[in-house]
Amino acid sequence: MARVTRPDRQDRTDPMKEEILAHLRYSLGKDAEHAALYDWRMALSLSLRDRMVDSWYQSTKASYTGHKKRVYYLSMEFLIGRLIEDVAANIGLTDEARAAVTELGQDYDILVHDEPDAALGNGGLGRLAACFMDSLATLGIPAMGYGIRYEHGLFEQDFVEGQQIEKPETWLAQRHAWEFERPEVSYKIGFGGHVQHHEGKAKWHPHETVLATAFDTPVVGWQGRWGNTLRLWSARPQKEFDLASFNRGDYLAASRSEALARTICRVLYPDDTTESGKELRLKQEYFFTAASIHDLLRRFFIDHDDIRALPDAAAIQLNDTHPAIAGPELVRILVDIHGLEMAEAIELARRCLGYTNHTLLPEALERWPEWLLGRVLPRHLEIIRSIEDSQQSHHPDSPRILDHGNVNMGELAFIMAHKVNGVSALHTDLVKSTVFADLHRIHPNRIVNQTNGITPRRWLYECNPALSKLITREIGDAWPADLDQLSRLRDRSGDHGFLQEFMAAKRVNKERLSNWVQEHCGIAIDPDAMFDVQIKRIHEYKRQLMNILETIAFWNEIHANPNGNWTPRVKIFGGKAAPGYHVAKQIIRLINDVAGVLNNDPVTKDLLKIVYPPNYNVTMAEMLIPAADLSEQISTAGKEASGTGNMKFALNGALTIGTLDGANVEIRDHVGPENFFLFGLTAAEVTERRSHHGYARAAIEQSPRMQKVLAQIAEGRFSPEEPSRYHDLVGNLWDHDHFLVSCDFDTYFDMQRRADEAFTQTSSWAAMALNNTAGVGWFSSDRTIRGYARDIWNVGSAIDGELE
Ligand code: 26Q
Repeated sequence: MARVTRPDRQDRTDPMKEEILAHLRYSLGKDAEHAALYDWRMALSLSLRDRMVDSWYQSTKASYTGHKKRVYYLSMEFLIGRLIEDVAANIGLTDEARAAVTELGQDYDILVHDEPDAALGNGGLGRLAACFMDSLATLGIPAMGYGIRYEHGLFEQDFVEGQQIEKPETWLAQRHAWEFERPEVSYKIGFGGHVQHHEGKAKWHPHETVLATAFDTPVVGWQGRWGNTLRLWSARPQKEFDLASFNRGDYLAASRSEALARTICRVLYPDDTTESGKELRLKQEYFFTAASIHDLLRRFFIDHDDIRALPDAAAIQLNDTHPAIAGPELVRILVDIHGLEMAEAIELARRCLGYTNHTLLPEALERWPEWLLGRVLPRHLEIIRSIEDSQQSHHPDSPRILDHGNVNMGELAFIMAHKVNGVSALHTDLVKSTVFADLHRIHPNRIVNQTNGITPRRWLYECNPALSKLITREIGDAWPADLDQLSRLRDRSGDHGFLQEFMAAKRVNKERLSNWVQEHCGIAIDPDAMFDVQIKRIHEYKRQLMNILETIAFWNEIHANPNGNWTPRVKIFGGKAAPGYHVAKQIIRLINDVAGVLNNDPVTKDLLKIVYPPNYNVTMAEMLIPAADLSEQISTAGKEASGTGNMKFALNGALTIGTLDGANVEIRDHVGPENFFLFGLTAAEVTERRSHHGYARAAIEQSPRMQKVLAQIAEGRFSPEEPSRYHDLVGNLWDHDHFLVSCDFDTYFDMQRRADEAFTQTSSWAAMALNNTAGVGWFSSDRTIRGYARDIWNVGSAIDGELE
């Protein structure tokens, strides 16, 4: 298969250097003397992009001519991050690129850091989509990712007096180096209007239309053997400007299509649960889903003429319910345009569709008011009614898609998919026994598990060169594409010399982070201290609150015995709160207030520090994770569907302190229970405990340690200028505590002290850390994608028959 070479340029002495200079001159219109940082970075990016293109074309051609079944991954979010290092690593050009840039008198690291972090996603779900794109290309599975080219990605976070403020993100303010605009790939997408019924046929007459235009980013896998496309849709007005309306004096009508086109791709919704009932969000969902369905059908009809063959050519995966309108949209096209009977259309669509569920939180299940969906998509609402009727006629006891005036998108996605999957073993069991229990009874073979994974290219090879080099020296260089090989490192857990080298790599990363923290946060931290990291969106169920309460309790403990034999700690937090999530914002403020007091306490400041750098994103994760000793995965059991950060930490040799939630359960099985700090109630115990009236108050009354911490916060110890600041937060813990911080607090504190003790035993800690790296090869997203390919998509690899 296609390799990344440029035979025509191989004979030249330093091709990369010349290519960069050529781009500087001909693509950016600058010479080396006048080039700014932006120009150099763009020239480097364009040179790397050139090196992907041949492999990408050949892959695209091979999937056309091979008539291979393709995967279409529909996701509202792709949390990509930066690409220079990622692309260079995947095509094996890291050293060459660095050398060329250096020879040209530029600082490679500065160039790399100039690239905006493409944050077209909120968190786990979006990053999973990006890891999946990397694995699909690495495995040579013909695939296309479909999403939205948001003008503004996730907001930038800043802290003002400890409080989060949001600033617009502007990744597209400069040209995006990696994409190709495809103005010829455009589809009309309609909204609103009415449906005309005539002789048993329906015709939708939309009131407004916009054009969806494609922007393609090549995604080339490991060693450039295969390339797929990430196709993001942007909206354009269908008519640039309606001169006729304008001349009539109807200025609003003249620019209506323009106004909708401008808003539709303007911004990513910054909520990772649901912004319920927002019309623009519904329009975004339909806009990109409809464009994607049109596009895949156009591709299908290039070499097919019978629509009934669609399931043999296309596997359409819905990343949560956000693109769930794909079901009705496909049925609409099959019935209204291709003349199929409703029943056959539903069945045909179902054979193409798969649905991945990412949450059990009831408030996060998407529901649209029926009147709103009917107003924006009148024909789709009729089709949803037909789907409902068809389901009810086969299964009169089936849960309803339409109920109490709402459209339940979870039920719709479930009923329209031939497979529904959860994202960890525990989560899938809970999907079967809770949210979709009734549908599972009716369709007992539909729900399957596909435990999440992460790409080892970005999350070890690229972000942790120190450890990667050591691993490659020990077990060779095949591991980035065959992560199970890491298990060979287990043999080394008794080798003192090797363990020292393993920890020396960790030390390099901790020093790098310490310097960065000094420079960016003005806080001195000691690389010998334990680096304890919790990075993720701020949510009550993820329990950052429990972490900061435990930090205060530990501080109290040191004060009670300042000369005790304490293990020094640096508590590192990172994460954003949804702008409208008041409690999450209070938690952020509390962490910053506590940091202000503790970091300046002369008694404890050499033993305990809190660091909370603003604007956590993919780039920051790439620096924090390799430097972590302890990974905080402390969600209330049964609430975190999987987690993927947990896998990244373990892969980079951090130990986990965590609950039996999401993929933690499987991580613990893989690394061994002796290498994992487990605490807390199980999911079943959580459910049981919630049935006891006053469980929180009872638990706090049993814990003098927690009482003291809550009293300190309530008395304004950390907010002396406003002592009542956290009354509601503390009051809620006593009276409600839906996420059981109170019930898990003491066991969490005790397990932290066990971790302290373990950390002082440097060689056994090193062995435990190594067993984490060696044990988590299974969590490669390559394994996850093989599972989807086999159990859901029924597709194979186009290279080497590796999957078979
Ligand atoms: C929906 C409607 C309106 C506005 C926003 C949303 C919305 C947006 C994003 C709802 C949910 C999300 C994101 C969810 C998410 O990231 N879930 C995480 O998915 C990961 C990948 O499977 C899991 O590892 C995490 O456990 C899960 O929380």
